[in-house]
Amino acid sequence: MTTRAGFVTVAGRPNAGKSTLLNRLVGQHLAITSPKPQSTRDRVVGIISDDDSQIILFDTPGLLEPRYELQRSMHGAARKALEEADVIVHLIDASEGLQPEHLATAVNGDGARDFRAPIILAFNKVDALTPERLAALRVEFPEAAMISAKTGEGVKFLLKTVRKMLPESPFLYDAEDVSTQQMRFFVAEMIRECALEQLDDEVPYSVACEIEEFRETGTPVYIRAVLHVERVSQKQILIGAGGARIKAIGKDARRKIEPLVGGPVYLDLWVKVLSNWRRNPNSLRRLGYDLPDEWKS
Ligand SMILES: Nc1nc2c(ncn2[C@@H]2O[C@H](COP(=O)(O)OP(=O)(O)OP(=O)(O)O)[C@@H](O)[C@H]2O)c(=O)[nH]1
Ligand SMILES: [Mg+2]
Repeated sequence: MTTRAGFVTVAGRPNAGKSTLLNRLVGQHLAITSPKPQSTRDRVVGIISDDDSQIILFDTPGLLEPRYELQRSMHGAARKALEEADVIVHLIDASEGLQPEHLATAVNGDGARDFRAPIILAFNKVDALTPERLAALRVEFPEAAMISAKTGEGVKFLLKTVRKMLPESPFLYDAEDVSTQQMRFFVAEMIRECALEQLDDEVPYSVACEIEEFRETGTPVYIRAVLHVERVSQKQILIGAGGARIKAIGKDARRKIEPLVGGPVYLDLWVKVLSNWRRNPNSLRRLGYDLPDEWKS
């Protein structure tokens, strides 16, 4: 039997619904989703296998003009995933009503080189459109997929289109694998997601999660994690009056981590200040964010 397998990168502006789409396709809550933009900071990998095809799906950080080191790292991660792709899904928030800009320009700026992979245009959030607006969009972009990552509408069709475009290849991973990334990564992301949900303004953007210890041998599984913030004032906000906020975040996070780990978890959660980590290459590296080559000194 001929099988197909390859790398599929979902890219687009912040908040387009890329992570929601990955979760929908994998059928599991793997990637952070949030109404707050720039929630994804690194490539997130999901694997979707059926009898004769395997998609290694890359969810990427939203594309924007980077202004500081963390955003450069995010931008670099998106660009790398686009360069490695066999198929690219350019996801657009249909309710924004924007003309889709050229993806290569969004990534590389003016005079940008193109990507080798074919690009599928997909408008997301069609559940939030009026029927008239959707009909107009279909006329304007007859080739584009119209989907809702939230309700699942159109997603199967998109998946079918993508599968047909994959190169002939044996499976690259076990058919049972859901991701190539380690449990530690997803645990840190779930904790960060809970922090994102419970914080406002600039604070969520200053939060990074580091897993210091992950001991799976006993029951419950022991996880010691640190939420890093950039300033003392943010640490106070994150801890909350009498520790109320950090307790609430820990409780929520444990609820999200236990299904991932497959059993009870003891989450030992700390808050520390790592001054201006978003602008410091060494801090970024320590937190697992890679800077693109041209920014490395
Ligand atoms: N109504 C509607 N909302 C959606 C849909 N897909 C995603 N959303 C919402 O849009 C917001 C952003 O979704 P994400 O999946 O986090 O978007 P993203 O593209 O990964 O965003 P970044 O990682 O920040 O670039 C969340 O509040 C989602 O619930 C959809 O199909 N319909
Ligand atoms: Mg995302």
